[in-house]
Amino acid sequence: MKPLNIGLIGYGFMGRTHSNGYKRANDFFPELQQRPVLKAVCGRNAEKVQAFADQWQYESIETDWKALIARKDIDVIDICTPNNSHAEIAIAAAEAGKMILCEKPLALNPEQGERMCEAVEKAGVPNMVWYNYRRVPAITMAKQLIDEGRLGKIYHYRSNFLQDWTISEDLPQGGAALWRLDAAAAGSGVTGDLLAHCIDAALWLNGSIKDVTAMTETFVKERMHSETGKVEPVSIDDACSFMCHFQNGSLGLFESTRYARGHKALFTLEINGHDASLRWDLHDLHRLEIFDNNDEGRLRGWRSVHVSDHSGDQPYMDKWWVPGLQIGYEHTFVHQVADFIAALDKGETAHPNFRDALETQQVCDAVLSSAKEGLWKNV
Ligand code: SOE
Repeated sequence: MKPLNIGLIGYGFMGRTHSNGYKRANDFFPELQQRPVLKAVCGRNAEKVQAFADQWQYESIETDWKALIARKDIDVIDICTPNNSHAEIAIAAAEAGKMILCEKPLALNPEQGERMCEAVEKAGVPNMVWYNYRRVPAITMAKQLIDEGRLGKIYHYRSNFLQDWTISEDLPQGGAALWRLDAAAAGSGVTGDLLAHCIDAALWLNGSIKDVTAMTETFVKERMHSETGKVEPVSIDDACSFMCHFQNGSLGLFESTRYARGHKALFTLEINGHDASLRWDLHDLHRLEIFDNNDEGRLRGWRSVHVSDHSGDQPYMDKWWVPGLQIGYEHTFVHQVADFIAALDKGETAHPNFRDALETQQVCDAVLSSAKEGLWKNV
């Protein structure tokens, strides 16, 4: 078993999800030929980063990401920092010949994303972006069913990502904890944070998007900065809805907001084809609902498939417990680590790679400029 030495940069919420993925992948995917080793974690605050290293059993710490990239004993750089540092770190890591795993969204904008793609392609280093929801077994199964042609011609694709955690006007913005509310650090608000997940899944399941028309809203116009205490204009989109045409002729309808009272992380999708429809939501993530018009007429109706069986081609589930038992959000990251290593073992490309994630970035960019200009935009 070859070691695969991980250097993690950033140690917030995503640092934990990835670390958990690295620790568990080989136990549940014993066929993998490489084992992640938690070699080093990097952050600017030595005391906090040491506490994270102790908690997650990283062997060492760094307080300068350039020093981490320069280390000979690091194979993979994992970027979990705010979005405005992804490009600089990824390009430097590629130039140093490291493999790169990058948190979503890929970058602040398509120009940065393109430079990141060019850097990894020039260096020939394996790369992947953590769009983890592709690895929910029910979504992977939706992909299988679509690729088998079971839905027939696709007419409609609908997807939402709803939250409610920024409704309070007293919530501050910016700084280390609340950078998602600062466009300079995040690039955008819900578009890059939440719709990016919906778009990644849509591109994977239903192909490329041709053009979009969008609207965004910033409901709370000013907030106090979490570190300086200064009241400043809010720079992000609090909500965003868009319509689109897919290249395959189907119509898309997407909505995301952090102002849907009662919804904490409701990611939903529905696809309507000539022969069948599929629908799924994150709160009941094992369930894939299927309506198949080819079913015998008197028994036709929505089937609710609990994707947890080991029979047939149900993805991932035979790696875990006995049929019928559940897995959750954190397992999607374990699956992503396992898929990345499996691709390395076979000399294949893991997806979504930077190029795939650039397409999501381009859709986000078209959405934001459509909302700004009030026009349809080509992707
Ligand atoms: C916060 O809005 C957040 O954690 C996103 O950053 C994640 O990408 C999403 O999966 C859940 O919500």
